[in-house]
Amino acid sequence: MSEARDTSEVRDVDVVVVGAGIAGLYMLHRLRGLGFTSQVIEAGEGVGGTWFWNRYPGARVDIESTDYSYSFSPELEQEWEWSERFPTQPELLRYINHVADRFQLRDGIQFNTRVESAHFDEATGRWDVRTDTGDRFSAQFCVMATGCLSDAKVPQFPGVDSFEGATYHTGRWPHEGVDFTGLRVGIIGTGSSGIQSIPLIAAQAEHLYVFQRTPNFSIPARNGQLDPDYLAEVKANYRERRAIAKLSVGGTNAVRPEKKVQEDPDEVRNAIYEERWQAGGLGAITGAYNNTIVDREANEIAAEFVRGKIRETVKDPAVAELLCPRDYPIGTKRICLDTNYYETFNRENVTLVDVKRAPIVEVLPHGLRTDDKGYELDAIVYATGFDAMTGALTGIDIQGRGGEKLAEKWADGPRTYLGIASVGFPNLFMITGPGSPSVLSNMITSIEQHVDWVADYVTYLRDHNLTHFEPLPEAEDKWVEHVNEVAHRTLYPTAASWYMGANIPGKTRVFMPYVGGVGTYRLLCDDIAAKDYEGFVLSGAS
Ligand code: FAD
Ligand code: N01
Repeated sequence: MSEARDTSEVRDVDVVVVGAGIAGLYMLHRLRGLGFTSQVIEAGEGVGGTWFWNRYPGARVDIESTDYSYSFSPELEQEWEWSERFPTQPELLRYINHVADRFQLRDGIQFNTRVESAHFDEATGRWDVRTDTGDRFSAQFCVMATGCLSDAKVPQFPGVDSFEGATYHTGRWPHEGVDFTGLRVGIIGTGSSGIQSIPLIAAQAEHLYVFQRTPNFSIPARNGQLDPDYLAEVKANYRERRAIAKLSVGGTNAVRPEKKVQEDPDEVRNAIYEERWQAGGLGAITGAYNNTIVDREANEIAAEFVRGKIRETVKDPAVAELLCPRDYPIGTKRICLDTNYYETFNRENVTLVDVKRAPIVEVLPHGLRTDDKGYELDAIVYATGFDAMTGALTGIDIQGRGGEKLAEKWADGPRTYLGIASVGFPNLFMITGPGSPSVLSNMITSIEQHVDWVADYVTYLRDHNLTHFEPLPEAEDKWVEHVNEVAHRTLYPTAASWYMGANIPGKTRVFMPYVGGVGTYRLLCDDIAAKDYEGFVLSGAS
């Protein structure tokens, strides 16, 4: 972090963009192309966001690379060669750095700088943005590209700071890597980050203790090198593929199932599940039929297939049983993709500890203690996730009209219109904010859709000699109600997931993303724009 300097200089720009991940970079590119002056501010020392921070062993994407990539530049699509079906974090970071260089974006970004506050000044009608380096910006528009999974959280166990060994969070991993050879390691958390890193840490550590509160459903990735012929075919058909992804439910080229789980007899269904299990991938089981996420009985059939696989793989029946998720329907927490996760529990040097039954009560200088036992550890890995969707936004002191604080407005759950804007906060955009498909989708598809929509919006305002926008309270109320209503048609809200805010003690439980699907949502946003931004109040010089 840079040293704070006291500067009275205020830099004027049309748009301040906070964050230089996939969203912030594309926003900068679009704004420059449209002739807006802008400044991107990034807390990290490099571009990449998620892929800059999450460098833990095994970190990979769970959407196929040919879908999880920018679509805005056909030249970029053609020149970039993905090596694997699910590339590693270093490859993803290389790709994002390539984009930053290719489109000459670096000089538009101020690194090592955290935005601490953004206040809407009603006298000037502009955002006053201040940073931890003492810099100040005055902007007509503010775009929060701060990420849905960027606010890493370590649970505040008693004694958490007393540990004398090394401590890591998967979302803040050291750039130089970590060597666990010869160490007794404890990992807390069995979400996607834990499940990806556990097999690799186990292969290195003297002993690995996995502290599991809730088991997760994990599907084999079956990752591998991409066949050059397949890649050539994808490249030849990129425009069609992108068009499909943009109007799909999840923002990818996955084929939509036509049947319900109950429509196939057991043996046919099991054969289909088996074939898909062997092929691997995020939607292998939940994407086989179309009612898995809305019908409890259908869901239980899919869940039981995965539990059967866990029992087949894990030799100790008691450990297998502990690894079988039972508290929530499959797919209502983000499915995990793994390589040898369940197999890892057959290793002599791995112990699964049930911290649901006996919770962690304190961290000690040389380990930790659960309700029934102490564990001596040399290193602790927190794979404990993020204050998802709202944490990065409410972590900034954002104040709108009348000094209203966003964090206070959202105390009982986030309220937005379209997941893009919020009443009381004029000229403030959120990329993939709560109330948009966001984390339920291939996020690059959703990021591009939001960025393009924002770019069109600010151009429209400029072209119509308008200066300000703000959602109407009734439009926001209706949208919040719609997001909630659609969510409750599914099984999603029945799980204590981070989608619900359930992983953060004290956070209000509201289902935050929009389950209506990427395509439906895009058409709705386009329609709103075509109707001169219906649901917004527009004002300005004219
Ligand atoms: P981010 O990449 O989170 O970038 C936000 C940036 O804003 C960060 O660099 C942060 O430092 C910066 N920032 C935040 N607050 C401030 C502040 N106050 N001041 C200055 N800078 C700030 N999505 C998928 O679709 N498929 C996947 O397979 C997938 N895998 C993932 C794996 C991991 C380990 C994680 C954590 C997430 C994954 N995601 C995945 C979601 C992923 O976050 C998105 O795909 C995407 O990278 C988000 O890009 P972004 O630019 O919106 O946000
Ligand atoms: O975080 P998580 P994550 N005591 O919140 C446990 C994306 N992602 O970083 O379930 C004990 O999912 C917590 O337990 P519980 C993806 O969208 C993708 O793994 O709350 N345990 C849980 O097991 C993903 O969903 C990839 O009971 C505690 C774990 O910590 C999202 O990022 C890879 C605890 C946290 O799991 C977040 O994933 C990585 C406590 N006090 C991430 N507090 C891909 O594969 C928390 N836990 C692409």
